[in-house]
Amino acid sequence: MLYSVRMRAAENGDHGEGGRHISGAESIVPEEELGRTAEAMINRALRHAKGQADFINITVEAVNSGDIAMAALLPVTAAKEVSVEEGRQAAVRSLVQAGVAEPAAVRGLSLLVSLTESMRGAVLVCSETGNRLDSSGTRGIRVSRMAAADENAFAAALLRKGLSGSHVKEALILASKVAAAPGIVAELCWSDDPDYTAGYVASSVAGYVRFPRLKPLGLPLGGRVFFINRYSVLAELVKYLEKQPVLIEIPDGWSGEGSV
Ligand code: WAQ
Ligand code: MG
Repeated sequence: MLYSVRMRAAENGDHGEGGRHISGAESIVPEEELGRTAEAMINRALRHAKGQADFINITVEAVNSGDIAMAALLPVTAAKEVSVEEGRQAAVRSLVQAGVAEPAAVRGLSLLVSLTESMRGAVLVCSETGNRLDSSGTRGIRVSRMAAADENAFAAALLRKGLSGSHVKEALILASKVAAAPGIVAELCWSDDPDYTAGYVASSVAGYVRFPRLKPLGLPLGGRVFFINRYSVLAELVKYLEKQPVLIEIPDGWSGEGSV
């Protein structure tokens, strides 16, 4: 039996009661790894660069193996733009290459730039207009129930390409689930961790493109924008993102370029 394990942590109380989001994590593990997984998530919430969590919620839920879908790990490339300004311009170009209309890409980017508080989840916008489509307010849509199909093989494959660290690992798993979603055109993301400036644009067309700096060092503001096509059924998409258990497999010949 496999279990979905989810953690969310906040400072100054629960998220729903005004607490500030500190950290979240997702995994799908067998029973014998539940204790270790929960412990690692608690430690991470307690020692986070964004602050000291005083509220930590861990949810453990059995997953029926028949309900699990598989998706492929996205190929990784590294962009060369090193400044925040150039990086953001190049990120817009990547979004356009993935099929997002340029004005929508620019609006999506400015949504993230203008955040005054980090959200816990992602914003869904129309890939043609850039209009926001979800009604999750300042919470955002949280992608859940995803993990590497084989955690050790995944870590080893990344390491062979010079990729390591929890940020890139978790982002790749999330982005691979999202890119496989019905109706997703592309995703734009950068971290809300003050000491982590890298971000990415991901899509099934162009893979996962890493940018070394999409925000200034020290800024505790980040987020995610999912660009969705106008034919997608919002309720189905949100259900897939939040509820569908997905394990990410490494395709034969997977290509990764680590250095940013
Ligand atoms: N579902 C939807 N949105 C999420 C989720 C989720 N499960 N987790 C985080 N977010 C949103 C939320 O708004 C956060 O404030 C924001 O994303 C950033 O989350 O290649 O670490 O976990 O080196 O800080 C990208 C670059 C790292 C990795 C992203 O995001 C690389 C990162 P963080
Ligand atoms: Mg973070």
